[in-house]
Amino acid sequence: LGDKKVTVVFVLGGPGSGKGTQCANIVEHFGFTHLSAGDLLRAEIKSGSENGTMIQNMIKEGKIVPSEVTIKLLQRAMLESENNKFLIDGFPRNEENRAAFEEVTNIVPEFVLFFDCSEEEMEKRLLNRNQGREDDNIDTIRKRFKVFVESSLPVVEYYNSKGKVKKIDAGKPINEVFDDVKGIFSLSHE
Ligand code: UP5
Ligand code: MG
Repeated sequence: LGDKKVTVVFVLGGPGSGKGTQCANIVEHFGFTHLSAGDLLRAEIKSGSENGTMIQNMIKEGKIVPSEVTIKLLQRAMLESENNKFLIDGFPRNEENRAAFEEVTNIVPEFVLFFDCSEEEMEKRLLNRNQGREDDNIDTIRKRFKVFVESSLPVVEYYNSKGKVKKIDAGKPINEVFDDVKGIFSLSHE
C-alpha cells in the first residue's frame, strides 16, 4: 500500500452469521468502507478474469481461495478507495491468510469483530437467502461450516489470545445485533 495509512477492522463469523448485513449498518453510521472478500472474489468470477474458473470451483466446494489472489483484490480495493477506514469482511479465513496479509501489507487490525451464531440459525438464514449464490445449497453449506470450524475459528482464537476480539451474540434480530455493534464502534469511531 506504499505510504497510505489505513485502519482495518476484520469482521469474522460463520457463513450466514450476518457479517454483510451488519457491515452495511456500520458503513452508514461510522464512515468505514466495506470490503467483503467473498464479494470481491465473486466480482472477479464475473469479470471473466483468468482466475475466475478456479475461484468459482473453490467457492462451490466451500474451499479457501489461495491467499495471494484474495490479498491482491483487497490491496487493490484499499488503494483505489479515497477512504482510509476499512471493514474487511470474511477474511482472514485461515492461519495462512492471516500471516500472508500481515507480511504483504504490514497491516495489523485495530480489532476483530466476531459474530457468534449457532449453526442451526446460520443454516436457516442461508437456505432462506435466495440471492442465487451458488454456495447456498445444503451440501455446500455443510462444507462451509466444516471449513469455518477447522480453519477459520483458529484465526479468531489467535486474535483472542492477543486481546483483539470483540465478540457479538449474532443470533438475535438484526437491530438488536446492531445495538451491540454500535456500542463497540461508538467507543472508538465517533
Ligand atoms: N440475516 C442477517 N442477520 C440476521 C439476523 N440477525 N437475524 C435474521 N436474519 C439475518 O446474512 C445472511 C442472511 O441472513 C441474509 O439473508 C440476511 O438478511 C439474514 P449475511 O449478512 O449475508 O451473512 P454473512 O455472514 O455475510 O454470510 P455469507 O454467506 O456472506 O458468509 P460466508 O462467510 O459464507 O461468505 P463469503 O462471501 O464471505 O465467502 C464465500 C466463499 O468465498 C467462501 O466459502 C470461500 O469459498 C470464498 N472465500 C475465500 O476463499 N476467501 C476469502 O477470504 C473469502 C471468501
Ligand atoms: Mg457476506
